[in-house]
Parts: sequence; C-alpha cells; structure tokens
Amino acid sequence: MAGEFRFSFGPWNIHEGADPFGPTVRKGIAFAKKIKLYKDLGFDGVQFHDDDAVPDLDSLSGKQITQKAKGVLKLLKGEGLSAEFVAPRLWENPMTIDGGYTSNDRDCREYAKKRNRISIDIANALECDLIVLWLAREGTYIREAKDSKIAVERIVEAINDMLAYDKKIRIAIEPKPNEPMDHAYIPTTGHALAVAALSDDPKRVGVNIETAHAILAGLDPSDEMGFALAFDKLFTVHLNDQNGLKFDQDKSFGSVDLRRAFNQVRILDAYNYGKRGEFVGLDVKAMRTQKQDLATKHLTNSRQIFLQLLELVRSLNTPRIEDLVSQRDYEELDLLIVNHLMGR
Ligand code: XLS
Ligand code: MG
Repeated sequence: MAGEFRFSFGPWNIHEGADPFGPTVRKGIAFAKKIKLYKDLGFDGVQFHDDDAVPDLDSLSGKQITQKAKGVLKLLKGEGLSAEFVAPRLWENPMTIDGGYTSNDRDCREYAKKRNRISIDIANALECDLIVLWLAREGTYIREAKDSKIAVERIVEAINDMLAYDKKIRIAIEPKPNEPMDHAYIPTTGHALAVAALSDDPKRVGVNIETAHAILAGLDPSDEMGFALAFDKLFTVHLNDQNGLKFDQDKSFGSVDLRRAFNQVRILDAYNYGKRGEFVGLDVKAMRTQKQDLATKHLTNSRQIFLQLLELVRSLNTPRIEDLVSQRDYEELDLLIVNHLMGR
C-alpha cells in the first residue's frame, strides 16, 4: 500500500551546511553524483531550479540551454528517475536584488520574465510540465518601498506571460510569508489561489504547499492542503518541519510535531494525492553538525517517517472516530489520536 506514494527532492537538499553565520562544513557533491544517490535513498523524482539543471545559464544561448537540459534528461533516464518541476531561481542574481516580478526596475522585471521562459524551455527538455514559483524576494523590507497593489498585478502579469509562452505548462506558486523579506506579497495558499484566479488560465495555476512556510504564517499545514484540495490545486508539496516562528528550518518531516505531520499524511492519503502523478516532495535540510557521509539521513528519515505515519493513518479505527465525532466527544477523540500516535 505504502508504495503508492512516490518521493522527490532537489539537489539543494544535499548541501554543504553553510548558514548566514558560518561557511560550509561538508564537501560539495557533484550534481551527477547526487543523481546516483536518489534511487538508493528511495526517491524517484528530481526537483530542479533552472540553474541546477543548467548552470551558468545567463552565459548560454537558448539552443545551448536546451542541449544541456537534454543531457540532464539522459542522466535522469539512466537512473530511472524523472524530473518533477523546474523553479526559476530569482533570488541570487544581481538583477533580482529587489525581487524579480515586483522589482521597481523595468529591466529587472524583464530579466525575471526571461528566466521564467528559460525555466519552461528547461522543463520541456526534461519532459516535465510543472514550474514552481517560490517568490523569494517578491516582497519588501519596508512598506514604502513598493506599491502592494501594483506588485500583485505584476506577479499576475509574469504568470500570464508564462501561460501564454507555453499552452501546456502548469504553475505551482509556493507561498511563504517572510524570509528573506520582511513581508512577502503571497504569504499563504489563499493568496496564491486568489492570484491564480486573476490569471488568464486559472486551471493551470495551483500551489506547492511547504509545511514550514505554512507554520511561519501561523497556519496549520494540513488545513492549507485541504484548502488547496478543495480547489483541486494541490500540484505538489514540500514536506518538512519547523520549530516555531523563527528562520525557515527545513527540519526532517515529523521531527518537531508528529501529530501535525500525521494530519498532513492523513489528508494527502484521504484525497488520493499522488494518483495523478504528484510527488511527495521533501524540502528538508541536514543539520549543520552532520558529518559528510551521514548528510543524507534527513531525506531517508523524512521518507521513513512519512511511511510510518501512513501506516498509522490507515490503521485508525475509523468507525470509532465517526462515532466520537457524531457524539461531539472531541476529548475522547483527542486521546484516541494521541494514544494511536503512541502505539497504544
Ligand atoms: C524554498 C525552497 C525553494 C523552493 C523551490 O522553500 O527551498 O528552493 O522550494 O524554488
Ligand atoms: Mg520549498
């Protein structure tokens, strides 16, 4: 039963451990070597930033970019893997210092749109139809820096440009309320789906819900998933965990709040997430303290925790739960769930 779910992660999830206060602590692993690790770790899908697939893309022609991406596809196929999505990395280039789509500088906005189109070309070469937009710098440090009405209109404009550029591509907005910005313009699933509704083809615009991002917005990740499912817009997920309102931690799934993780697995399973090819994405980071040869445990652990929680979800005493719900005995239901999580 558990085998119904397929898992994915991005090459950035095996990383060298640098943080804003200290340098790398582990040696870098070449992309081709990372790709070889996926299957052994229990993963079938690879998530990409545009420049994960094609490094230095600013210095390459369109033709060269497509050629290089096709080379990556060959590599994936050789390992029995597939590409899940491509995300334009609009937060590192000097042209994106003040954001891409919402920058006050027209040239920067044009650069961001160009990166979107390049990401679509790469997605096509990788034989995948999903673009993820983590809107990292589409926000402000101070309110007066940008006009929030115009900012949203510009995000819609950038999305429409992608929808027109490729008639089959789908877009999953990944909401996050803060970091690196003080406030982001698309902080929650509701905001993302409202933007989708404003676009030229709402059916093709959905969400990527990341556990930590929902928690940082003060929301429950499983309820955010339910909201997206009600609109048929849960295109992908980024499961991880987060210990309170601080920097984005990307902890192993379930490692902070097992019950919160359980409820995410429960809603995904209840509504057949994955049946249309959706991957369970794990956007997790290894602790900085982790040694070189043990820096993939966060991935296998997260997957294992998901599958163990799936067993718990499927072994729930459903008639008993229905009975308690109908009696409105939520205290007893509370105990039943906690006991179930404790294996009692
Ligand atoms: C942010 C991510 C980022 C997106 C994809 O949470 O780590 O990389 O998921 O762009
Ligand atoms: Mg993410």
